[in-house]
Amino acid sequence: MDQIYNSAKSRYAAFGVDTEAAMAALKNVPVSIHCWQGDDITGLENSGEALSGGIQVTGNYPGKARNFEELKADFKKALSHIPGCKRISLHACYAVFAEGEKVDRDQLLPRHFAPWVEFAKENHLGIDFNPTFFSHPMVKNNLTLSSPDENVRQFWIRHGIACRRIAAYFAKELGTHSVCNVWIADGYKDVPADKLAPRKLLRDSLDQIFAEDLPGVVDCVESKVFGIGLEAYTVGSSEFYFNYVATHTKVYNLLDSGHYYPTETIGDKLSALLCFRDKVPLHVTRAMHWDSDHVVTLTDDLKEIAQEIVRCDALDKVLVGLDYFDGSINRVAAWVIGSRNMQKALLWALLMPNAQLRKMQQENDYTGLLFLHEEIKTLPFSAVWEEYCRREGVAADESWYADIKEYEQNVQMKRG
Ligand code: RNT
Ligand code: ZN
Repeated sequence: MDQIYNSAKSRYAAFGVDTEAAMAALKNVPVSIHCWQGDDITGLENSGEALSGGIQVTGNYPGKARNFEELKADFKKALSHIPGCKRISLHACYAVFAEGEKVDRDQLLPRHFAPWVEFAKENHLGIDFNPTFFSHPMVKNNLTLSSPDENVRQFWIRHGIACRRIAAYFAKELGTHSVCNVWIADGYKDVPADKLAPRKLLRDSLDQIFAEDLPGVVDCVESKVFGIGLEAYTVGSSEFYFNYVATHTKVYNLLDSGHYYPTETIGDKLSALLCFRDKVPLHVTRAMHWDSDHVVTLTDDLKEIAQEIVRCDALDKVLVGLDYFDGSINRVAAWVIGSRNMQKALLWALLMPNAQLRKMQQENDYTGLLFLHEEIKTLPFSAVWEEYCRREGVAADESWYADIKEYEQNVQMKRG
């Protein structure tokens, strides 16, 4: 094994790449893993509400987590096969209520998330947070923060405010920031007559939500092109939020890799945002034809995102979070595959001879640039990846899958 790694190490060294430095850097890059892959965004409210908001989880693979205990157990199993520094991303619909107690989303308090804080402490995780503006009876006519019904709008403003306070509680308890991300599905199925009024209402709602100064909270807003059933108009469009964050500099623009036009890549947007902001939060997903949220695979798109993070020297500025959900395969395996792929892409990017490539660009050596970009594609990446996993104490090869299959057999399939 050592021999394989050592030979890879010298191959990379010939290109001026230090594999030890790459692994040391990767070890400290947190990846926030979304809790909702574990149960198809069902949440713990037991409200009986179907998933709404223009997003869809398809598939009926058996064994999905049905409660907090099962979700935690599955998540821990996934974590045991993921190298590197990890965080967990929660949604507000994952509040854990004590026996007999249940409050509506506008009344949520930090204590409803205390069991998650305990879990995070046990597993050395930071927590990121997402208010849940969907799958709820107060979503009226597909509108929340942009609703002309003041009763509806105020309910969701209260929810946003409550969630920011919960994020502040996570930050305080865990001693690390908490990303608090506002994504709303508000929109119209067919062409509306007035596109301005909903956006003005949304701007006002956000101003109310973000009014309170809360240390440790990284507030962000997430745009989208369209949702299923909301094809004609999305209130929270990219232009809307780009302008919102430009004029509200405490709020950040979260880029979801499934939320742009098909030829747009978020990798290309990172340097543009980093010119102006000290943080760029991400939702990494894989869109297939539309925002289908397939499990993240090691695609060129993913590599481009990682490459830009590294090349912009932004490993501590881009806050990497995952956001995908597939109900047609083993959900624990889905967590592991997507998270390992994110880590692989980051390592891939860290193993590029970026200084040399930059120099070639500056010297207008475009032939050299193309040559080198292609040459490095076949360097012995897997040897470094395996060495990294070994050092992190997780399976270096495909053997983790057997453990998941065993877990599926012994735990998940027994859930009925
Ligand atoms: C939906 C957004 C949003 C959700 C999660 C569950 O298109 O990407 O971030 O996926 O909040
Ligand atoms: Zn997202």
